[in-house]
Amino acid sequence: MKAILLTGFEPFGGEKINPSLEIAKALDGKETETYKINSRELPCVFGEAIDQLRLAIQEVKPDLVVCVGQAGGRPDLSIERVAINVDDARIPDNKGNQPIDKPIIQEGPVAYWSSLPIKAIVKHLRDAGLPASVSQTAGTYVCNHVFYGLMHEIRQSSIRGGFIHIPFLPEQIQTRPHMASLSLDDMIRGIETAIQVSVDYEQDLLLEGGQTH
Ligand code: PCA
Repeated sequence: MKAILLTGFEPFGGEKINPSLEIAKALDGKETETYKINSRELPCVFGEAIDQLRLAIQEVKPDLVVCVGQAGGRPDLSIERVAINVDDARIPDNKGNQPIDKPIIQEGPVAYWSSLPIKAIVKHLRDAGLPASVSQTAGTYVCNHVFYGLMHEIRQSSIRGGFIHIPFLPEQIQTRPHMASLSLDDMIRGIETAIQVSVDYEQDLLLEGGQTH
């Protein structure tokens, strides 16, 4: 039985809801034959978000950590490949911090790879009828910050982890209908699938070029 830490973020950027938090709440406590999920909410605040993630890792002692965040405007479930060592905020966070071109960890490496089976996840999400792709950047805001902090924290452990960005919910695009959205049910199904695949595949799949972009 694998212990899974699943995180979602509080709303930010003027939104009233953050789908990542709704998913985390919906899946908190879920247990199957192979895993059990413990969910936590993270603040959309540089620094504090990593501090709380670190505490959650100490409490839950997970085998696997899946952090989820909203990427409004993206059309699909984006499985992030890489976290980079920079904060460069387009808008202030929920406490008014707006770091520009600052390293997340002073002496840290430029980047960390996700240790989730990103291509296997995309394949299974698509097989389940959900839109998904591998993403080559998690941005430079609080999500990338948490993703980098996570991978730095677990770098010398057997814990695996990664980050998934999700689109807006339908209710978030009522005044901007040109933007993509996905229903909460589909997002929940997607994150459950991603967790199951991560538990099942210790090694990623080698897929033909272009299949997951
Ligand atoms: N998305 C933001 C931070 C919190 C969230 O849900 C991001 O993509 O950085």
